[in-house]
Formats: sequence, structure tokens, C-alpha cells
Amino acid sequence: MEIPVNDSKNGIRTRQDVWKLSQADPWHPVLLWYARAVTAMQGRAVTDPTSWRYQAAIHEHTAGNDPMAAAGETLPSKSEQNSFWTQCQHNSWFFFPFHRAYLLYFERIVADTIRQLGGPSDWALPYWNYSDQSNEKALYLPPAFRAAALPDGSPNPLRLYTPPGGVPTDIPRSPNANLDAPVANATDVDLSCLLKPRFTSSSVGGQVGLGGPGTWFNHSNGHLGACESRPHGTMHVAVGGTGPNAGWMSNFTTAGLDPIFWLHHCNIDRLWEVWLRRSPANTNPAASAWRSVFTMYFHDFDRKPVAVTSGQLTDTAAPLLGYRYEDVSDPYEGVVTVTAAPEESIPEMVGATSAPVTLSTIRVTVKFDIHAPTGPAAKSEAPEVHLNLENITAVEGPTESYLVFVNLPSTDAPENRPDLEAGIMPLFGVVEASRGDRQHTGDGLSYSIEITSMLRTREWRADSVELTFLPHERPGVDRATVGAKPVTVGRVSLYYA
Ligand SMILES: [Cu+2]
Repeated sequence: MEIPVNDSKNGIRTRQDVWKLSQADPWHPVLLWYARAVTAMQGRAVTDPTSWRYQAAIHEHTAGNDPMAAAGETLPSKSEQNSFWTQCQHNSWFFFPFHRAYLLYFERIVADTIRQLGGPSDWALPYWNYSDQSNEKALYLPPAFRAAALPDGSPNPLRLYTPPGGVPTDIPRSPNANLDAPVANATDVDLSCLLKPRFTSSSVGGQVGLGGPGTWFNHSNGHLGACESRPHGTMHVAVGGTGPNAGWMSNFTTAGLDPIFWLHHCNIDRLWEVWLRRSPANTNPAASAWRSVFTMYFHDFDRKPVAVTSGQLTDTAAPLLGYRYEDVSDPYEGVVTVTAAPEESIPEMVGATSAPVTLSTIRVTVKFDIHAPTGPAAKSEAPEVHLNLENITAVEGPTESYLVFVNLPSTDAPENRPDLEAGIMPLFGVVEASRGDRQHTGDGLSYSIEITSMLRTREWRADSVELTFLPHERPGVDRATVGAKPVTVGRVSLYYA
């Protein structure tokens, strides 16, 4: 089917699947013009809001951690940095709208740069659909991000960067990223987040939604929404890698410097759209605290500051946004999600560990008692069961993601018991969330994983539960070589909701 790239009558541009473009031509004009714009934006001073580094600093900027910084250069004023840098919203119901606006103004800056370079006027950001089961290369970086040179022989900025006074160097990524090889596996790109019946998570945990808990400004720390956890967090770490030489995508402060970051987030933005369309019951928050009270600030391509709220960002075809996705089909077509509890149900804790759990490169097991519910969950015939993994901290990073198994017998190899795998904790952002400073409270990350069907078919109303944590192994990375990084889970608890 022929997809019209630009519906000029309605001013709607189409964000296309990067792998479909690449299969037609590894240097499809959408990618070649992107590469040229990246080079142009990297040539602008960091004080220019349309520069590559300014755009990346919106996500997070840490002085001393910018690999493209030149000694003695001038940065924007402290007050400008406070307003526009280190603003990304995580562990929050603003995760989706913040990143949607972030991509929108980035896309407008790239498109304007392409126009100035003499390129087409209808450029739109492509997306990387790593979960596409019809594409055997879906888990590989698209070829334009692995080629050393552009078709004219000049260095390819989608793979290389030039440090101040240096020569073109590979952008630090995981071992497989620049090879003709997968960077992730099926676990990393699992889309079961789309089966969540709610957008908003409980703010105390014990119930996870697609989008995250209701918060005010929240740069890091707290409970991750289902999509932010996976595939968002897992793919950050899969592309960036782990260990002492981990790459840009694994840290908040460098992620936006890697040109693949924007195609990854474009796919995350697309998944929000897929979720909304897959059921009329899937809706965005109606609360004004989400829609209109919280304002986010960016710069447009003309360098003028702009302000937006989430409520202005819900319709991608609205004039402010003006885009649609090539494909928003539902990978779970026909699968109906049932909400056992109403949106306002109060989760009740029925058991927890009494001491922090330290994770390691080998399997770590923890067991705790469960008591019968006495509060709201006691009235429910079939409450949902949620595992809460709270206050996860690490001082050094980036660290590997951990898989969580429920009641895995000590004699069983985890790879033989996928039926007991409850979920994954991608630790993207854990070091940032463990720091106590202006933008971070220091109390770490928290995950909530629903295990209703696992527990109900096995030890429903059991009096204890045992969890096993194991580092997640990725293509090209041996678990044993990742190296032990001290990761602590403050508390593990079980909730009925
Ligand atoms: Cu991200």
C-alpha cells in the first residue's frame, strides 16, 4: 500500500517506520537528510536552542558529563538552564506528554534545518519498531545508524561523533549495536504494557498503568509506568549497554546525544497512540492536574520559547502537532483486557520484606509472608495481585536489567521456566534516581508488576511468596562479564487491589 508522506491538504505529515524505509534504501532520503541535519545542528553553539547539544541537555545536562563539551566554552545562563535543561519527566503520568512535546519541537528544528540545507519541506521523524514480528531485523539498529560513512564518503553522524579537537569516533553503544546483529531480545521488546487497562498508576504502587503515577514535576525517582519500564527502559539499556564502558543511551545526561534516541522515543510515542486506539475504554487522564495545570517549556525552530500542557498534546492530528503514524495497528488485536478493580480501588499491602535486598550477577532469592487482606481487598472475590519493588538504588552504573521470577524452584534453571517470569526491572535512570540533589530526591526507582494470573493459578491465597532476581542477558553480552554493581531493592511487597 502506498502511504502518502504528506497530506498537504490537511498539513499532516507521516512518521514512517525506519526499517521499511531502510529495506527500500539504507540511505532513504528521510535518513540522509536526518544525518545532514544532525551534522548542521552539531555545528551550532551549545547556547543556541536549536543546537544538537542544547536539545540533548533538555533531557538532562550534567556539567563534566558532556562528551561533546569544549574546555572554556560558554553555556546558557544558570536561569536559562534551570528553565529549559534537565526537564524530562520520568516515573510520572507526564512521561508521555513531555516526550511528545520534546520530540515535536526537535522534529520542527530538524525539519527547518533540512529546509535551510535545501532539502524537502515535509520531513518527519521516523520511528524504530523493534517489536515488529514481521521484520527479522527489527532488533538490529537500522543500517544508516551503523554505516561508517555517508554515500558521499563523509563521516556518518548517525554512528560517529567528533569530540572537540578530536577525530570522528564511534558513539559509545552496546557491543552488538554497530554490527549486523541484534541488540536486544524478545523480552526487551515485549509489548504487554499495551494490555494495561488504565493510563494512571497508583502513586503508592501496587497497581501499574500504561502511563505512570500522578505527580508534579518529576525528573526521576518513583514508580515507572508500564511502557516507560518496557520497552522504553529496556531498549535504552539494550542500545547503550551496561558496565563501565556503557554508552550514551544508558544515561539520562547523554541519551539525547545519540541520534537513535529520537527514533526510539518516536516509537514510544506511537505506542501511546496504539494503546488509545486499541480500545474505547483506554483513555487519557481527565484530571486538570494532568491536562492543564502543569506547563512544559521548549524552543521552536525560530528559537522562540514555547509553553505547552498535556491537554494540548492528546490529538496528533491537531494543528499544533500535525502528524500521524504509518502504522498504529494493535499487536494484541482481539485480546480484551478486563479491569477487575475500578480506577479508584485502593491497593492493600498483604506482605513485605523486612530488610533491603542486594542484587548480584548470580541469582538472589528472597521470601516473605503474606497475610489475609483485612481492608478493601478483603471484599473482592478475585483481587489483582501486584508485586511492588520499591526504592531501588545504585551508586554506580549503568547497571543491567534484572528479571524477576515468582516461586522459582532452586533446582530449576530460569531459562526453562518462562512461565514463572513475572517481569523485568530495566534500571535505566537508577543512578540518577539515587542521587540526592536539586532534580533528584535520591530515593530510587520503584516498579510494580502485576502477577495476578501467575499467583491465581498456583499459590492463590498462599501464606508466603518467594522471588528470584537474575541479571538479564542480552545478545552479545555475557551475564558473567557484566560485573557486579551494587544494586539494592529497599523493600519488596505484595499488594491486592
Ligand atoms: Cu527515554
